[in-house]
Parts: sequence; structure tokens; C-alpha cells
Amino acid sequence: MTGSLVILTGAGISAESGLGTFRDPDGLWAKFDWQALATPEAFAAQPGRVHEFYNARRGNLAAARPHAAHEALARLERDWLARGGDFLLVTQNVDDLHEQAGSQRLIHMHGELKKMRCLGCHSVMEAPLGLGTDTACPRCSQPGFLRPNVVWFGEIPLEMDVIFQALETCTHFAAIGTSGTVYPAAGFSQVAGQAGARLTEINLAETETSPQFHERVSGPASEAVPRWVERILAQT
Ligand code: BV8
Repeated sequence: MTGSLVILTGAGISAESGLGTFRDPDGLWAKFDWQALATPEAFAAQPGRVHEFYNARRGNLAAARPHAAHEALARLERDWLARGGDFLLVTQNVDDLHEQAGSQRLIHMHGELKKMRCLGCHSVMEAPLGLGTDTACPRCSQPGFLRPNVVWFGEIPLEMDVIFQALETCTHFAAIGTSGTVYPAAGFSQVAGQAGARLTEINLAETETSPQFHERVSGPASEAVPRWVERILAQT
């Protein structure tokens, strides 16, 4: 019986692709104030500054490539589905490294850095590297209505109904490269645990949510994730 697998990833899975994490000592929130850059209030107050912050990250992402952990999760999805199991990868990350590695059953609960949304016509489109307050919407031509298509603090994450439905019926849940500090994602292990799922945490270090997990796999994602994927495929 293969069962249903839900995997949650965070910034730690992209760290070895050269993208910064948020709360490590050299992380983004150590250098920038998230309250001044990653909230709707910040965007309303200083949209140009917020655009600059996301343009710089979009530029970094253009040069980033997936590594062995992203590839292992794409392989796990293919093999797990081929065996008749159910599979969902939920990422808090706004990069597109999971897609680049071939993952398809994927939800970006915090949005996507390479996309922008028009507050005028509500279209979601690919974002240019240099998005600004004067950029006109390619769909409705209105200038000044475009924002990064990411979920800021205080905003509702995407596809929460699909995510909770999967968590409430899963048999395995794994959290990879996330500090377990941002909700509602940090509460997912509890929901899966209440459904009787086996809980695995893969991380370089202990996290606030480590005590909730049945199993911990320690190490950098590029080594720990392929090792875990081989093991879980051998077990089922
Ligand atoms: C919501 C997108 C209601 C943008 C992000 C007060 C005011 C306002 C809100 C709140 C408040 N108090 C609490 C809240 C709720 C708030 C929240 O949780 N705040 C925290 C700070 C307390 N949450 C929200 O506002 C969310 N919305 O609650 O709406 C609701 C609730 C339920 C249902 C419906 C509606 C919205 C949160 C989304 C914010 N947007 N990002 C952007 O990217 O700029 S959050 C940001 O943090 C990223 O998405 C990131 O992914 C996420 C979590 O961080 P991590 O991914 O875990 O990264 P971190 O750096 O923390 O940790 C890295 C980990 O990797 C570490 O453990 C490290 O050991 C490990 N690691 C490092 N290297 C490696 C590694 N592991 C393996 N290998 C390695 N090589």
C-alpha cells in the first residue's frame, strides 16, 4: 500500500542553489526588515522600494538551478504516482526550482517570484526583471497597478482548501528545509499527525517543530533528501 504523501518545503531546500534563506544568521530577514518589505502595508507605503527588493531576488533566481534534492522529489512524485499512491508537494518558496526539476503536483502557497498580478484587471502574468510603479499592465494597459504575485504577511496563503484536504487524508508527511516559524505552514505537521500520518523532518538543524516529528533526517538537503527518497521508495 503506497498511501498518500504530502511534502512541505521551505527556503532550506533552495539554500544550496544559492538562494538565501530567511532566518539563518545570513538570511534575508537578518539583512532586511520583513515588515518594511513583505506586507501589503509596506507596498502601499513604499511600492518602489518593495519592487526593488523583489526585482533583486528575481535577478538572483534567474541564475539559480535546482540541485539533487529538487530532482529527488520530482523522481519520488513520478514513482509514487506510478505505484498508485497520492502525492502533493507544497512549497513556501517563491522560486521555481521545483518546476525546473520536473515536479508537477506542486502548490506555491506563498506565490511565485517570477509572476506579477495586476490589481486593476486581476491577471497573473510573468514578471519582467525590472517591475516598477510605472510599469503598465500588458493585459489592461493600466500603469501602477502591478504587484509581485507573492503572499505577504497578513495575506491569505493560496489553495489552503486543497492543502488541508490533502493533509487530513495523508499517510506520510515530510517537512524539508523549513524553520517551522511561519503559519499556517508551521501547523501542517500537527494536522497530518492528527490524521495518523508518519511525520518526517529533514533539516540541517533542530527546529521549533522538531518535537512533533516521528523521524528526523539531519544534513544538507542535497544529501539528506535523495537518501530519504531512496529509503522511502525501498520501503513501499
Ligand atoms: C496568514 C513570501 C491568515 C514573500 C512569505 C502578526 C501580524 C501579521 C501576521 C501574523 C502575526 N503573527 C502571526 C502571524 C501570521 C503570520 C506568521 O506566521 N508570522 C510569523 C513571522 C510569526 N503568517 C501570515 O501572515 C500568513 N498568512 O496567517 O493568513 C490565515 C491563516 C490560516 C489560513 C488562512 C489564512 C502568510 C505568511 C506568508 C508570508 N510570506 N514569503 C517573500 O518570499 O518575500 S514567508 C517566508 O517565510 C517564506 O515564504 C519562507 O518560505 C517562509 C518560511 O520560512 P522558511 O522557508 O522556513 O525559511 P527559514 O529561513 O525560516 O528557515 C530555513 C530552514 O532551512 C532552517 O530550518 C534551516 O535550518 C534550514 N536549512 C538551511 N540550509 C539548509 C537547510 N535545510 C537543509 N539543507 C540546507 N542546506
